[in-house]
Amino acid sequence: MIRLFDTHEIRPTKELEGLWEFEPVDHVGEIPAKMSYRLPVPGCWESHREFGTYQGIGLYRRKVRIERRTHLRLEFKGVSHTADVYFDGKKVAHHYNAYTAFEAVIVDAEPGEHEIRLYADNSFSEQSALHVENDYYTYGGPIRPVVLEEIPDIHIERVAFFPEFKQGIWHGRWQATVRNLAAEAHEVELLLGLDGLNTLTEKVRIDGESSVTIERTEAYAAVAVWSAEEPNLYTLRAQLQQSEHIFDDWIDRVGFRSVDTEGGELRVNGKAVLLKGVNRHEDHAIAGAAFSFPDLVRDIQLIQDLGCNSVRTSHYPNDERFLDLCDETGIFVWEENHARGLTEQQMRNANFRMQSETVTREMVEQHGNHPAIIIWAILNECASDTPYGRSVYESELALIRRLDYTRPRSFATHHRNRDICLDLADIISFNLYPLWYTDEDPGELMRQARGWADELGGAGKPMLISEFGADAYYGFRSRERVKGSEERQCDILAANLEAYLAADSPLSGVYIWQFSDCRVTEATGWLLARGCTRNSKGLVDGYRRPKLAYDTVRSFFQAQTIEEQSVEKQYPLPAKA
Ligand code: ADA
Repeated sequence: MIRLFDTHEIRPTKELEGLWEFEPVDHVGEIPAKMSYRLPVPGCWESHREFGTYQGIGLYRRKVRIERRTHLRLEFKGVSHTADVYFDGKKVAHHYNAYTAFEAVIVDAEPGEHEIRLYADNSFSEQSALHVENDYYTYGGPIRPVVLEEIPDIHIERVAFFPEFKQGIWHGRWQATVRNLAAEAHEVELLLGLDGLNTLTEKVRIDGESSVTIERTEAYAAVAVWSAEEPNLYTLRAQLQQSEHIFDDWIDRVGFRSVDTEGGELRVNGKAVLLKGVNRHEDHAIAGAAFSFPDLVRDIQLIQDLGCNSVRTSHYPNDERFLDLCDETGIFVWEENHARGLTEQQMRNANFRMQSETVTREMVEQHGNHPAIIIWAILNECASDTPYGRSVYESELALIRRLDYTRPRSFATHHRNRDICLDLADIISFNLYPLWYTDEDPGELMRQARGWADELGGAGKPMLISEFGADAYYGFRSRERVKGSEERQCDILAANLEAYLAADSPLSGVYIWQFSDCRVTEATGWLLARGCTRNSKGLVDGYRRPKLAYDTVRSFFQAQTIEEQSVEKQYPLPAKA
């Protein structure tokens, strides 16, 4: 499955799902004497018993057949973590970062059989500034779908839609990019429509071998608004036609909703929201980072069952199919670029700024139409306590603002009152672990954090606790409730939630660390604190088996008032019938 809807009805499109030949290789471009394996795509090689810890380059290969001379567009939704693509022996794409899509356009492919070679590299090196040894795992391979399209000379490259509510009526600002692969200029008609609502038509002239972006704003008199309670979606249909003949199309889904931080509140459609969320890694004990659609559906159903109304995509842009599920279920999304805990030295890696700004741009341009995304964020726990770090936060937050002025921006910091970038954010977010990493009282720490925010440039801005939690090894039960037991995780989460969700809390929301246990890099310095080479702060384990704390959290998130949230110290309240 590519998306939860057909992305094209006119443009021939097919997903290249299946078993591809596979062989580990020593360098990109190498053609091994034999391809000894066949691995599933999408997939990660760690799911194969021989490659569970393989860090290096893997070659995937398959043939495709086309019946007529045409231009081809190959789209890779996510290859971990560096991809090099060859088509009939010619290099057609290179991409760094596992978590954003990239394409290869092949002009004038002849009818017949063609070879695709994909080299995926998940090794760490000075070349990789974002995928580094870390408290999550960098899997290897095409972890998300691969798509093959047949495109005409003139085709739609992308369409962005920004909903705006102004002068008492909904408007949509369109940005549509059309590309011309032919040498000569052409004039076509571009139709931009939302099913059931008006369609606007534009005559577009495109010079040879170039592209053009059309910007238009259209008013929409009567729309069904997107909200958590009623996540109404509209099918966006862009089409190209010449002499009444429609020859290309591009389909997405959008929603009419507004997000702002007026009066220090996080508001959706003008109404204050309290985010009750979880942090979620794309990590599964069996599937690794290559989630099947049923895997994604199970996660969103568990997140809903917990009573969450939000998910933070810690710490990278997520799979579009998961974001589609959030759009359909009304789960708010904090989506962030790819970074976790990078020091100033790591942020001074020669490739860092280019790689980090690229993934930031790709995140906003590729995922901007998802109404569920209400916050863009960057650089989790990076060097926002240093002047150099500030220069990076400043440029990346400004880049997001240029690409999309409709959503508030944030970043999660653990620098407390040493952070020097809070003035740059629209929403202040702290990662704090009282009762796990420190013995601080959650309520006192929360009020202290509000003070830091007010003093350091966050006055009048909404504040979130973007991470808090505790490790619990699945199945480890302890009458003494020692650290690492499921019981202690219940106690720590309950104490935090009682403070953060109290009626007098200054917070606009919380994100529990974390939804599910996740694999970490073995060589990480803190390995001794990561038993089983896992971060075990999940409410469910890697197989999605709920721990005791699952019901503790559920009793808080499902409850409407603090009175209902009192939790028996011994065991969580029985799950509501
Ligand atoms: C940090 C980090 C998370 C995770 C967490 C932990 O806040 O943002 O990715 O590593 O700590 O479990 O300690």
